[in-house]
Amino acid sequence: TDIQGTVEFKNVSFRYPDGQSNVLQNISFKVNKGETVAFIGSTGCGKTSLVNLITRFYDATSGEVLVDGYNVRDYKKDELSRKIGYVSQKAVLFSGDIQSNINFGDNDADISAIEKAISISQSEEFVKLQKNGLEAHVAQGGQNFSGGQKQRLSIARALARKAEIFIFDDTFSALDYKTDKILRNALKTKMKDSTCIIVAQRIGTIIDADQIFVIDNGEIVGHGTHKELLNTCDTYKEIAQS
Ligand code: DUT
Ligand code: MG
Repeated sequence: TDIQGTVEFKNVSFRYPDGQSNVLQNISFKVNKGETVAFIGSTGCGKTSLVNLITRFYDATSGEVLVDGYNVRDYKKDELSRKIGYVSQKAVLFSGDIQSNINFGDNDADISAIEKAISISQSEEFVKLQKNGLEAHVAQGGQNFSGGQKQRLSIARALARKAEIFIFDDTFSALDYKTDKILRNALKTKMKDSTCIIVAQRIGTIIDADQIFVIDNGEIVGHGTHKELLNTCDTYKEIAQS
């Protein structure tokens, strides 16, 4: 149905449990099924805090966060996490092998889904170079992989899920420009019908997004397409020129 793959914030404010003041203030927006939506803004403005309310790492202090039309508080934990493919800002790998890292948690992807995820995430080349391929050893924290390789394996982990909503928190800035571009093209094909929420630092990463939200100091200060924002939002213009 049309409600599947939607995300909506209704007047959401958020303060960390141990925090002094709100880090998000009156945030309202709607992401439609299949859209690619981006959040951009300077460091510390609240982007990670915002996406962490969708996954329920934290709960909104006030207002409502809806996924598929239902308040995220009304889902069972695994019910919500099954809907969402999430790539955190800092790639997390666990000791084990590549396959178990991709099939982490409640994920039970079969080998063909894993191989597909490896391919789309542009991990194939360096995984093939490993002596044991998918069974190659991953050290604690993924220390035997580069930052960009770790980031791509975390993308593969998210892609191996049958999620309707994908969240990429600053996932692409750890990649070089060329890999970023190839990867985003591969994702576009794979994600045709999925909702995609991207936190970004570079304008290039989000130029084609259906909607872009500019965040400044916990508030939405601009909303539109790239073209529209260049004409309407000074903060966005500054980011574009930097
Ligand atoms: N903050 C906390 N506690 C936390 C995490 C963050 O108080 O556990 C504060 C720091 C900052 C604000 O919340 O003042 C927003 O942080 P967030 O991590 O959401 O910012 P960002 O936009 O994701 O920054 P970056 O681009 O550096 O990732
Ligand atoms: Mg962040």
